[in-house]
Amino acid sequence: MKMNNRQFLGSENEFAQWERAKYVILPVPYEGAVSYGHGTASAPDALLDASEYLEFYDEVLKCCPHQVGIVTAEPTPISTDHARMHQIVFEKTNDILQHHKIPVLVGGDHSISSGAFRAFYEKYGSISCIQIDAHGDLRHQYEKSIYSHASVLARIREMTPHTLQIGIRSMSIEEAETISKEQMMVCTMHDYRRRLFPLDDALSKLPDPVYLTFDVDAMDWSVVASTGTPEPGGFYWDEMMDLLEKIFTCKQVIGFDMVELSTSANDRNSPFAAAKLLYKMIAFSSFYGKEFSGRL
Ligand SMILES: [Mn+2]
Repeated sequence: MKMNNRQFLGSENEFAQWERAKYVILPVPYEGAVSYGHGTASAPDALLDASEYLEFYDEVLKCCPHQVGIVTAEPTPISTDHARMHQIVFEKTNDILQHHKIPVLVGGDHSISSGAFRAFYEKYGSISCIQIDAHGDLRHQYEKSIYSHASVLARIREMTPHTLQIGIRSMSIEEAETISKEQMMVCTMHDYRRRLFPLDDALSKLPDPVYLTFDVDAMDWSVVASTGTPEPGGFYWDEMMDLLEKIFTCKQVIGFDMVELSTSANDRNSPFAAAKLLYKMIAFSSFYGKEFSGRL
């Protein structure tokens, strides 16, 4: 795989060396299936730019997570054909897994996650999915495409029945019926805030290993405003830190992605918050997930 000429955390990150890296960030600048807001194609570059201003040191974990080795691969090719794009993301994710490194995808719209998940599914056989998102993404198809961002969990559920959705605050009646009929584990934002959902139970029931797909529209607009399909009433920064720490502590997370960041000329905060979120996820993964590296 080719390295990107722009690296996560900037050119001063001396640990961004392919041979020793544990994590490979894979930019997927694809917005072929976005329906409302545009700008997700430029999001990986905006996130990489913003990441240059992050501190290497993590004052909560009291360590320098970048020392584990984080390299950024060159962006995937882009196809306007949705099925072809799914295949491209699958192949590139698979490449990283073949090198025994942990893929971290940066979108791009949410449709990329099913191609990534398929690579993990083919490697591990049985794998669960945690989706942090404002939306259910359970439509069989949307705007005539089965590879739409609004169908991504429907595609993933064709590979595993073990899914947990957190932060949902927008769904169609058909999606609600699917959730009920298939007895899916869904923690709506409403239930999360009021502690009406048994999250600890759900996490312990979910079999390891786990792929985590993170849609930035789960976040409140005070944290991430620029996103493809915004919904009010999301997670605050500290809430999300607690949730991510819980997930990475109690589950074996073997790969993850961050999708649906968008860009806007007036908003520097969203790419920076997304870059910091991604670094925190890598930090939690390497800090709490050490025992898992042997299985990759
Ligand atoms: Mn979403």
